[in-house]
Amino acid sequence: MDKGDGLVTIAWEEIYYNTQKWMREAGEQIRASFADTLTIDYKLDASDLVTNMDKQTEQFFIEKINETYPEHRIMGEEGYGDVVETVNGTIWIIDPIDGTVNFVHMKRHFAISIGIYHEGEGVIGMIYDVVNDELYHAQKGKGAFVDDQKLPMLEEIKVDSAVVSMNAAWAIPNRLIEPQLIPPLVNDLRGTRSIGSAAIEMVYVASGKIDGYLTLRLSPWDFAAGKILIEEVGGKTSNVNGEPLNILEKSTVFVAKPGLHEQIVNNYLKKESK
Ligand code: 2AM
Ligand code: CA
Repeated sequence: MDKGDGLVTIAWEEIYYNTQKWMREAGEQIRASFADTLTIDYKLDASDLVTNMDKQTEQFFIEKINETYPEHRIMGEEGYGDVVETVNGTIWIIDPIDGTVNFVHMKRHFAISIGIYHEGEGVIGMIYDVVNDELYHAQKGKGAFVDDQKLPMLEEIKVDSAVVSMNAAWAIPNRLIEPQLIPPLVNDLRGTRSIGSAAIEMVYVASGKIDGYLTLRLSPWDFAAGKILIEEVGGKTSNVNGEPLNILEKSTVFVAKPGLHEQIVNNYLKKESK
């Protein structure tokens, strides 16, 4: 919006409103698609699925954004957006269906995830749990909400009373973390869970349903929105070495309540911790 003095201000409130509206519309289309037959393709292998609804939903957002905010850039998992290699300007980072395996197998526990970044800073984070019709939304500095309910700030917690979400694949020998690091953590936690959608796991951290989430391979669209939501309620986000997440790169990701995050990174996850 040009105020006439040559300075351009960005209408964040309008963007926030539109994003919520478009997410609910897209969610409605996904729920309606349950009655139809899905077209399922493999990307890299049989665990890497993409459906017609992933593609259709990403295209829906790209059309809306290009029409309304033609100067913004879009990074989408299915590749219909722009090639984004710098953080300049306003960038929408979109996962049209996060948790596609859950979508295909269970028709639940998947989400639409949208993070909006400006000059590299997270401004708006939204994650829509489509089947439960719960929209988690946050604007930096203005608090995080689920629908119209404000999420409280997260409180510190110790490892032995914490429930942390992680995939069993990370507790067996793998290429991404020293294999001896994870079993002592699993042993010391109150419990582990695995939901299968990074976006849902991140809003469960933001809303205090679980205390942390550890994963060793996420793409920017898997964590862009969740990072903003979690930080807005005082949670901590980083890679497994405690370093800041880079919004342009694949990464290990560890998010958790304050205090718990530092304890787990320093005592369990950092290479030099053992
Ligand atoms: P997706 O469903 O959008 O692919 C658990 O599988 C979580 O990790 C999901 O959020 C999934 O996102 C993501 N994920 C699965 N395989 C991945 C990969 N190879 N790289 C990055 N993220 C992946
Ligand atoms: Ca996806």
